[in-house]
Amino acid sequence: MQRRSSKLLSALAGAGLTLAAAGAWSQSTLEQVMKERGLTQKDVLAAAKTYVPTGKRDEYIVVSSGGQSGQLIVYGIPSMRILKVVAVFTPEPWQGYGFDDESKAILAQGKIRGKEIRYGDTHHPAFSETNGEYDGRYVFINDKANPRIAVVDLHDFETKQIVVNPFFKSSHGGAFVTPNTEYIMDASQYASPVSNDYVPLEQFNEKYRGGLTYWAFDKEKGRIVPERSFTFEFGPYSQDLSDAGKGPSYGWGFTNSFCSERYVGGIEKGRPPFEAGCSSKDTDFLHVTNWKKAEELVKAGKVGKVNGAYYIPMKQAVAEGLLYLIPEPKSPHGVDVTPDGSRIIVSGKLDSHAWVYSWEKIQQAIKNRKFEGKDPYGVPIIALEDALDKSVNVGLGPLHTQFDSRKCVAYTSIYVDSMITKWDYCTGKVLDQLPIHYNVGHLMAMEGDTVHPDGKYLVALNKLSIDRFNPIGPLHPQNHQLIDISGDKMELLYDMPIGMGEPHYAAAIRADKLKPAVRYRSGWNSREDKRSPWKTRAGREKVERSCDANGKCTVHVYGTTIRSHIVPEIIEVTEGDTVSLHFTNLERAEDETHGFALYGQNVQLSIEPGKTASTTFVAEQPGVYPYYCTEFCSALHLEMQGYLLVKPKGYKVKAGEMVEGTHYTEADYQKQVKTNLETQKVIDQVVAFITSHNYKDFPVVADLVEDATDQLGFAKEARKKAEEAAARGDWNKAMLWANQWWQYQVKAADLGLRAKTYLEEHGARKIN
Ligand code: K7E
Ligand code: CUA
Repeated sequence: MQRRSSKLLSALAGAGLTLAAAGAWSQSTLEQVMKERGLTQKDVLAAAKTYVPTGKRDEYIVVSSGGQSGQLIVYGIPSMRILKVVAVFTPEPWQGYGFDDESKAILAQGKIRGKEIRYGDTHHPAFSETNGEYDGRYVFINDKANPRIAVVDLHDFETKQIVVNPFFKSSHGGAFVTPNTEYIMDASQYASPVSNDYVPLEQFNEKYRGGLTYWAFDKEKGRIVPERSFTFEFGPYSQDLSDAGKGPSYGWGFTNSFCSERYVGGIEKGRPPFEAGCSSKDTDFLHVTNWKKAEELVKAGKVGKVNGAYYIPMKQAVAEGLLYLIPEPKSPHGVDVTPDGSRIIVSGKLDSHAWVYSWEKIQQAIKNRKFEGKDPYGVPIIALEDALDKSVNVGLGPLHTQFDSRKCVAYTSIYVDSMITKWDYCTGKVLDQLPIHYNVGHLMAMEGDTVHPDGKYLVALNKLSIDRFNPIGPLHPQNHQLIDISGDKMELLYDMPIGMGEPHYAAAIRADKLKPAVRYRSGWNSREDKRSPWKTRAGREKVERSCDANGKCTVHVYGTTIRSHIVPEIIEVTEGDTVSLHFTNLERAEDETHGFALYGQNVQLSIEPGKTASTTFVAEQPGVYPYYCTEFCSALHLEMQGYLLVKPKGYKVKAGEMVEGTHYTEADYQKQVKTNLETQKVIDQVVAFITSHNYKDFPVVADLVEDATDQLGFAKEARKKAEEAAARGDWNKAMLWANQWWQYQVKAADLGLRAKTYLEEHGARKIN
């Protein structure tokens, strides 16, 4: 141990000062590199537009659907560097998601009829909005397979809530938010009985239903409020996507649909398949709903409850003027409201047109009660010519539309023709077309769903990548293609493979709108956003065992983690005990997360600075169970370990004390003390540097100094213990405590040096 001592530290001390000497620049010229790698001018320009040098940040942050992975992918633009995969519907061990008690409770909210669901098919993420602009506070995402919506808080990028739709058996038309996040829209896809009962398909038309839920959201609490949410009953059509009105169409929502044929399939019975039966009619229905008025009815107590939640039957919706239908192109996909809220764009997958509806015309038709008829459920249908502004030939298989910062400019993904079409929805002119690779689904512009899109970049979320990347077997990565849309012509910049589920939608927010935390308040249950009852402070660690009348015993361990030890390091329980481990990370320094993995118990926690995480299991089998920290948190991270000892029932403790494997002498002890005193001199120099500068003006540094001060406090305590043992002549204990004293010094020095480097790099002023 001593061998590594003062040298390591002086090396550390020097590091801050010699940074500038690093990085001898490669001798090759740009021309040489281009030639060697076969790069064109265009390639190099694209590289220059996307490259973000080390230490620099991206301009936009994207949250992307993770498809069947059930997660949310976070990456930067223009670099396309993945920053995190946020665990949402699927257990994810790095974040401890589905492994700690706190997040298990979130996943348990998503049970379907009592069954735990361990994945999701995520499709459409949506940022929370204020006045139609992203406010950087929350993200919502739907699970198509199991009709659920999750809430992710951007304060820490953690999933806080999962709600299950009380009526649907699938959901596709979510998550789309109203302009002040009053509600999150969530439409069903596959028509089903509203109850959980068996209903034969022969009763499809009468008993199967579609629907649209407006989930109420409490922005202050950051939670969906099921008690205030309401659902529209829809006909048994396959509702597709939704979008909320804004500006003049504020208060209304739009949900398209397909299979208004109400076909039920049965290919194995010799019937034509779904794909034939669901695309035989020339048009399907766009559903237009008035949520503002529906909200008033709910508040006035005029809406009844089904399955414990507000449910607006079609009959009531029609009578109150809350629901209208408009024909839309054959088998449409996607519906997008223009930023100014004046138009609604729908595309037909089997058609080559984008259909532009005029909100003004729709309103007129509703006002004049001018309908061409009713659907089989009595819902009024506004004639196409009374709603349509124009239709524009954009290419075969148009799907989704996004908007530019320039007025009237839109981009539509063209699935069959594998391209993006840029067009003008005011004049109906096609402006540009760009091939993509391959078969684009959604596309996404910067702040594209807001009332003021930023333009600049577009991402094509492609369904196939085929030959774009190195082959890695039959299952291919996904391809997100970054496109520069700042000029008149679209330019392809970058292909990003993602080896996760199929991407559907994504959303990009200006990075400077996000203000995520770097630590939690001490002892925090991050999933519930409140102080954990298991919060433990340094020196207050304890183990409590209690047994009930039947002899069932529970052990609660109130533990802590800090570089580089877990307290307690030895936990003894008895076979059959329920063991509940609670660890609070005492660190305040940025990026000092500790993990906790335990042999054979399916336990892996992520304990970020300030967080308290728990895990509960039954110690079924006697034995020895090592545990350790899973984040390489410090030089002595590998020593951050411990033992859970599960004693057999009725085991009698044999006499004897734990014996160290080493024997130290007075000389060993004195040598260590000498090292420690030298180390202290280095620390004093660093401290002198920091305190002679305006370090308090840098919150990051102030935090580091606070942590370092803590470590030096611990060092002082260890020194006291060493000196006491030395006074007793217990050189073994004296040596070990002297060593611990040095460990605390090293951690303090490490923090101090980081603070010093930060001050140097950020132009701190000398103040005395
Ligand atoms: Cu894949 Cu929006 Cu679910 Cu289109 S959806 S592609
Ligand atoms: Cu804590 Cu490694």
